[in-house]
Amino acid sequence: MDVSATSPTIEKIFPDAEDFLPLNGTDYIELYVSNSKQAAHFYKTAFGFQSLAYAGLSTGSKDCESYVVQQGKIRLVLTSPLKPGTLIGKHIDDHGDGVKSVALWVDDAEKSFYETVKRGAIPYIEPITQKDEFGETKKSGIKVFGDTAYLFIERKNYQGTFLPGFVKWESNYNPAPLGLEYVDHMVCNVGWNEMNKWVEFYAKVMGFTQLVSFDDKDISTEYTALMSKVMSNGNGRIKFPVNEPAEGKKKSQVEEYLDFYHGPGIQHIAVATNNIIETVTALQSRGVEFLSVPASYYEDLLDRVGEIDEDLTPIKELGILVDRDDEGYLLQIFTKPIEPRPTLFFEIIQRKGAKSFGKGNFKALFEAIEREQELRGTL
Ligand code: TYF
Ligand code: FE
Repeated sequence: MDVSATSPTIEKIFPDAEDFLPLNGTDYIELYVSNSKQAAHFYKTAFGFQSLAYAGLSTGSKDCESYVVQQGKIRLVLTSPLKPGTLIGKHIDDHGDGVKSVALWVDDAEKSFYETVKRGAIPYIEPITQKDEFGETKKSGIKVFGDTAYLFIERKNYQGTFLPGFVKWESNYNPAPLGLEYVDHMVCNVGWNEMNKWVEFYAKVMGFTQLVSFDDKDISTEYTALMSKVMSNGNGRIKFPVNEPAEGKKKSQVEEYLDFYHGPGIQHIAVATNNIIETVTALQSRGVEFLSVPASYYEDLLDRVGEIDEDLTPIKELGILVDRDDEGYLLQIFTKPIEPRPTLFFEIIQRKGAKSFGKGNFKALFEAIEREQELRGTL
């Protein structure tokens, strides 16, 4: 397969080809964190996630504790170790709080495992069936970049709150949700000269195709550069841009991430809203910090992107970025890193027809990131 081709769907390249890894969407994202109880409180308070499920000492889990929070279709599993010497503890020591697994919702966890392993994936979890009084689920997983894993979750007609092993988490602290609906894309940062290896992995092992590619000419400022290719599954529900650092005058954000994360990993989780002004206003009032762009970004904005439905005043006040492609436009904004290390951050995105990733904002965005790097003395 020519992985360098810009091809929207597998069907268009191979009209008769079977998608050997059909994916229904993102099932959940599991983060290994040093204090799951406090992290859950943070995601509820700051981001508007709702309490969903719990597993820990009281449910018979002796090694680790997990809180599951949900907003729209987005589920985060926040897991901490309950004793020293665990792989979870090692992950936190190596990487800080970060994404361990991206769980993909499939109809057949066994087939997903064997089809990908057959094509070269390294096994992480052999297919396993889990049961409780609410039904049965199946899970499997493969290793990907760094210490990250992709899981395949098959739910059949499971009627429980989350997964077997978890109980419903009833909390009397329930801050309102803030309009976050689904995971739009998840970006991984890989090492120097590793982008094409991972692009090939997505193509060969997972049957993904390449949507777009940016090189250091697109994504560079006076100081830093990076290269990026966006990989998508057949139905477009799963999109994984892959970044690698490129040589610039100073240390690029991807390089900084690799240093602090101690290797490749998930750089940002982009979550979609259908009212970015309301969502970001609320997130800011709940204490979420965003990158800001200079006022000059807005001076010629409408010349660059044309008319938009939104009122420009709140867009400007909130620091929301706008970009247009052939199919429409998009609005996006990026949080500052959400942990001590400058590693994982969130993107809030609203798509109004556009299927792209905000190429027109790269320069302003990367300059904003550099100002932050400058402030922390890591540029
Ligand atoms: O996902 C994207 O491609 C956009 C832009 O380090 C972007 O959100 C690309 C690279 C990066 C930060 C944001
Ligand atoms: Fe993004």
